[in-house]
Amino acid sequence: MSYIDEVMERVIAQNPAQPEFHQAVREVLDSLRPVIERNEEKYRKEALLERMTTPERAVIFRVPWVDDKGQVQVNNGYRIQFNSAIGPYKGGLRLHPSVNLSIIKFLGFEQVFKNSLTGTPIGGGKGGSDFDPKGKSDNEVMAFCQSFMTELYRHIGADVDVPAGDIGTGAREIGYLYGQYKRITGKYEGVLTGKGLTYGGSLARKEATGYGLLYITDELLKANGMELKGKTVVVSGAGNVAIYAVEKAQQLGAKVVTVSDSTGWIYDPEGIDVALLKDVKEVRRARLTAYAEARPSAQYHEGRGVFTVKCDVALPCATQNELREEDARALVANGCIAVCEGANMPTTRTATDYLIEQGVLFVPGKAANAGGVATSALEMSQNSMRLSWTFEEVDAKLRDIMKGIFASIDSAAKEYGMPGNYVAGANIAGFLKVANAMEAQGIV
Ligand code: NDP
Ligand code: 2IT
Repeated sequence: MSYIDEVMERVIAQNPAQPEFHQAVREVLDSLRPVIERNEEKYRKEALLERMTTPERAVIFRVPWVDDKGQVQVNNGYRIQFNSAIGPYKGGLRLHPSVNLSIIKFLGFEQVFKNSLTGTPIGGGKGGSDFDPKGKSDNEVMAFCQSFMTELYRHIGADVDVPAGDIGTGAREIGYLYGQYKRITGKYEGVLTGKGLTYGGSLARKEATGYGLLYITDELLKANGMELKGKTVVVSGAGNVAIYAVEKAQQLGAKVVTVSDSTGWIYDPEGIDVALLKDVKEVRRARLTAYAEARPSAQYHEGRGVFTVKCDVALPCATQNELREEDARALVANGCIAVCEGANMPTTRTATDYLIEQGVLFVPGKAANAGGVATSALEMSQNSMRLSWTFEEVDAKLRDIMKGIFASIDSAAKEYGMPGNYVAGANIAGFLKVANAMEAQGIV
């Protein structure tokens, strides 16, 4: 059996009932075949892939808190410190009722390669909880965040592990988490990113994932002789990534006609009104029905459906496995030319394979959404220097980083004989840097 197949079997046997983690590992290992085959005996002897697929540390903890009625609630807390070969662990905290060990491990594993691709010195980690901030009062969110940090603080630090936002964790949650860390440790340090601008946050971090997604989409189209201007774009999600993806797509001259949330989706043939979307989602924390009520051109539909709308470019920006085989078929039938993943692993494996087979340009999340974590690394640099850069400086660095990522995944795909296969290119380029650092540091 090949070394890769042996490792995949081991991952499944040792991590039962973790389908998302298996999915993420399988996709990376499948892409690495040409790299591993060149050095199979060496990597097998070093157990490099066994080490890479095993987190350095996984912390699971109880998070008790008291709700507004005086009832004690208990959630599960997680922090997976996956790989620190190239820098301190770095990655978001997801707060969503679906959170479990499999989901946090898949996200932590992906983060290792994503962070490597950014070219900044950060290792990979992820955390979160099955706590659902939706429908909770600010007081309840604060109670949860304080309890979560009361356990987490002992495992993190500005040079150890630096968490950030993800689904359900935005500026409000980061603020409460930061306040509690500072209170317990007495340290004012860059231990979290995505902080508010008055207490160490970076300009352009809020916008970075969505903007970065559009910068790389623009590079992708240019490299293939096209441009974003005039294109029709569908976006799924209506959160942090989706909102700023819509904003930048429009700034670059595209028309975005959809957004979605967990209950329904909007088709707005006039183009999404981003100011209204921000008001509905960032200020009022309301459903998309509120968008449709305020906008005569918008149609609201219950359930899923974004990918059935005719488009040139599709940007899935909500959650894992939201773009399925039937969606991929609809996109191809409607003439879609490019899919770039704003979310982490939003496209199922069969859908990804189908899109690539059909010649749709496809950039995987670990490259396409890396602008968020890259700008988090810029926030860490500013905190360490005790300086703040302007919006324009950070945005220019973000744009350069996204250009660099596209160049490196494009050239890795070419070097290994798969030109245009950016899934392979991203996995290979991300892997090589981490593998090299792990080998240099010995058996740890
Ligand atoms: P938000 O919580 O801000 O927004 C998430 C959006 O997706 C919401 O519109 C939400 O709808 C929808 N959504 C979430 N879960 C589901 C679900 N199970 N089914 C249907 N819709 C769902 O999160 P972000 O925008 O920050 O994150 C979106 C994706 O991008 C995630 O995959 C995340 O890991 C990834 N990402 C985020 C980065 C960041 O900087 N924030 C960086 C890189 C990747 P509703 O409001 O109804 O729940
Ligand atoms: O998936 C991701 O890259 C994020 N949620 C952002 C992580 C970060 O540390 O900014």
